[in-house]
Amino acid sequence: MTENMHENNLPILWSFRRCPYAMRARLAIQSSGCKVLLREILLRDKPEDFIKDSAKATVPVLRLPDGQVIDESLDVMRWALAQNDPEEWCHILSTDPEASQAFLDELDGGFKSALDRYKYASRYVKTPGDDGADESSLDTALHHRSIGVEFIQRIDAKLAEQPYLSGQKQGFLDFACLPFIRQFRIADPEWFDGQNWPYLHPWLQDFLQSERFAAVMKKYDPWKETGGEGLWPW
Ligand SMILES: N[C@@H](CCC(=O)N[C@@H](CS)C(=O)NCC(=O)O)C(=O)O
Repeated sequence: MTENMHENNLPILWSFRRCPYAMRARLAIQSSGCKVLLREILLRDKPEDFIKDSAKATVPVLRLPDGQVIDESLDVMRWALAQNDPEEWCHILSTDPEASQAFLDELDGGFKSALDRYKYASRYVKTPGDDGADESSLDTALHHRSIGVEFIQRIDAKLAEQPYLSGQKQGFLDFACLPFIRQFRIADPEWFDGQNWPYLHPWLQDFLQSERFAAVMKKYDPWKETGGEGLWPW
């Protein structure tokens, strides 16, 4: 079998480096040891082939060699870990399925929606009164930030009881959530780092400084420009 024939049998992962949903999919694929062909896209210039694979046109999208398409990031994680789960990420999903699902629902629901609204308005928090920002923009940002903070405080409290959200080891709940907590921090790092979350800060920083994170954040040129797709992880 030639190398090309071999690669044609691999799933294709449409991805965007900075998207937290795509990050968690790449984290799970990397942990599983599965290989995919990574196609980096730009959200402002989506390739037709990407939209053909999934009309939703959100990243990540995984197209399997049999044509099946998985276009929800949590499902991509579950698919990869169903192939192989050497770090036992899914342990928490089977030992505590209801609480796990409730956490993931809130993460992708209320927390993500507050994060988007806070992120958008956060420039007004940092420079109130500038750029024509009015009081209501500031109020909006602070309101949505406070919703996010409630969720984060509960994570901090959980991490006071056990080293990771998934238990004694990092697992599905940690990696599903860390890319979003990173984004929440980026909206105003100075403010975030000044908060009294003694368990959350080291949990996030360990992740941000890990080789695992560096590996999933490697930069690729957009597939649309180069036509190049590479074995990933290499
Ligand atoms: N529920 C989806 C959401 C994915 C999503 O919304 N991704 C964003 C990027 S972070 C996206 O592709 N947005 C489409 C766009 O901006 O055009 C999932 O979990 O995969």
